[in-house]
Amino acid sequence: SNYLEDLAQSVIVGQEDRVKQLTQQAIDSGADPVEIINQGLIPGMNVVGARFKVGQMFVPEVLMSARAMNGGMELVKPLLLDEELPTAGKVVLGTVKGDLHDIGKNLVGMMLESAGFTVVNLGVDAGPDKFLQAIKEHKPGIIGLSALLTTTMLSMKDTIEVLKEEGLRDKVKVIIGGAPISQDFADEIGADGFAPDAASATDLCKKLLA
Ligand code: B1M
Repeated sequence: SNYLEDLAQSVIVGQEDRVKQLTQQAIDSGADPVEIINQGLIPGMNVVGARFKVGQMFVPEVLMSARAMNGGMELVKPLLLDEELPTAGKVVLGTVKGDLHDIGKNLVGMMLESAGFTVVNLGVDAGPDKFLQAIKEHKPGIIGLSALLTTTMLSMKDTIEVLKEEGLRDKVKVIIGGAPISQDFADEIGADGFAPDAASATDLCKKLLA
């Protein structure tokens, strides 16, 4: 129906207040919470991801859209049964050891959540041990490593080596990203994938867990 299009459109333009208002109205009039998410909020965010990828939207706008989407999600979530919560899979995300840049990594996290993934965010300066511990605790399908410095990229290799030593390498997919990262580097260190931007990271995770 029409409210779903309004909802998607409000996510696209990043109007958090409007998204909350439309979501609340939909809830009050008895709309299905799953429908609100799957046919309103997520389609809106999908458009944002696609536009960001081709350079038609920029980081600040994407952050506003993600915030708007989350505003709607917060209203709908309490109404969902656990099994209804969209779970595309679980991703443990962190910026690698020695690296404090987290804007891009957080954007990747928000996009993943918007696409229905459960995200465990380890924050910045996350060394191999931290990833190892998180894999044991959360059993994610994927770990995502972000690095913005040429000097910290090598920590990605270290993390993969530690996974091998612990016999966990075949239990989890490893994806990497960040400004200095390339597909060549991913191949070189034996990562399962590389994504140049947040929308591509979501596509990559969907592909790896399909
Ligand atoms: Co820093 N910094 N910084 N910095 N900083 C860069 C990265 C730099 C390129 C600037 C420059 O010199 N031109 C340079 C790195 C040079 C190099 O190694 N090649 C640099 C440097 C040198 C440094 C310091 C060493 C400076 C100093 O102190 N002398 C220092 C290091 C601190 C540390 O980490 N130990 C430092 C510090 C900082 C601040 C703290 C001031 C701040 C970070 C704040 C924060 O993140 N909370 C900062 C910032 C903001 C930048 C720039 C300006 C912007 C980075 C950013 O957020 N971009 C950056 C220059 C630039 O890039 N123009 C720079 C926006 C973000 C959305 O993009 O992170 O690329 P990005 O993420 C993208 C993709 O890369 C991808 O998706 C995102 C969205 O599309 N992506 C992934 C990212 N992670 C991914 C993971 C994936 C998949 C995709 O899968 C898991």
